[in-house]
Formats: sequence, C-alpha cells, structure tokens
Amino acid sequence: METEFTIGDRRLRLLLGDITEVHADAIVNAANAHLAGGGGVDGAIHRAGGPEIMEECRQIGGCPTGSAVATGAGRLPAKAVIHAVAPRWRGGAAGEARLLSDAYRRCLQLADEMKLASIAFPSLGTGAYGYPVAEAAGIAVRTVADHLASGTSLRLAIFVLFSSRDLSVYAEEVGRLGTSAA
Ligand code: AR6
Repeated sequence: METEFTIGDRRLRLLLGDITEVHADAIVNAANAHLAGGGGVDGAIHRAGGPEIMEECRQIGGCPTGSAVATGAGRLPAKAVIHAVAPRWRGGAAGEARLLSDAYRRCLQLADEMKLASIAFPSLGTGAYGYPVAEAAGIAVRTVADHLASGTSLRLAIFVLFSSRDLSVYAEEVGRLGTSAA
C-alpha cells in the first residue's frame, strides 16, 4: 500500500512495509546512542545489511540523542544508512519533541551533504522508545515536509510504516499539511 503527496516539485510517500526492502539513496535506522544494535528496525537493518555496517558503527563509537550519523549500506539497496537516535519517551516534558525533530533534521542535513535524491525513514522513537505515534507522526511529517519545501537535494522522502494503524496516523498528519495527493 502506498500513498504519495507533492510538496512543490518534491514528493512525500507513505508506504506500508519493511524498510530493509525499500530502494532509496539513504535508509534511516532507529538506532541507540551507543550504535550498538538492538531490536526493531535496528536489528532488521543490521541483519539485512551485513556486518560491515556494525563495523563502521563501532569505529564511529556513538551518537547523541537527537542526532544522526551516516555509514555505508552493506548489502542493502541504498547508498548510505543514516543512524538516528530518537529520545526515549519520558512523558513529554523532557524535551522529547525537540530531540525528535532534531534527529529528523540531522538525517535530512546528512542526506543533503551527500547530495542524495531520496531517503526512507521508519517511525523513529515509536517502538522500543515508546514515543506516542500520533505525536511523533506530527513532528516527523512537519519536519520532513518543511525540509522538502526549502531547497534540498532530496526529490523524494518516504515514511515506511510497519502497521496499517501507523500508516493511517501518518496519512492524517500529511493531510493536515494541505498538500495534494499525487
Ligand atoms: N521496517 C520498518 N519499520 C519497522 C521495522 C522494519 N523492518 N521493524 C520495526 N519497525 P524501533 P525506536 C517499526 O523499536 O522506538 C532498538 O533496539 C516499529 O514497529 O525499531 O526508535 C534500537 O537499538 C516502530 O513503529 O525504534 C534502540 O535501542 C518503529 O519501527 C531502540 O530500539 C520504530 O521502532 C530504538 O527505539
């Protein structure tokens, strides 16, 4: 299932599926600050991409919450994996919203620095880190849409959602932008 919207001459796509199977220049990982691997998206990306991604993560050593770092993509159909660290949900008064939007923004900046044309995001923070999906989706969609509207190398951003419920929550947030469905 797939829905696409246009923002100027850029595209924002919502997709139900497994991010490791998505073809995009950059695939974003929902990592932790130690870049140590784990479950969820992180486990899936390292399993599918092979050990060289973890080797690069070890050399980088870590990444602060609210930021992101790039590595190669191993066997994945991408040029880069961007490892983003979302905040753990602590009730909402611990700066979570800012840290989550910073994590998305850093991914987008890194993609621009690498002059990439497409990027695929999972729903950062809303699995093991417990960020409520309705709130996270609003931040994710607005941050990415703002970036697509502001002079970027990116032509396409994809949100890869892992459940139809998450997909409909993200679709509702995209609907609020007032963009046109393509
Ligand atoms: N493709 C797309 N989305 C997925 C996939 C997949 N293959 N697998 C899970 N999801 P999470 P977080 C969804 O827990 O909350 C790890 O252990 C999932 O259903 O992967 O940022 C790390 O090492 C959920 O909607 O990331 C960290 O320690 C979303 O992806 C910690 O979890 C994010 O869930 C990060 O937690």
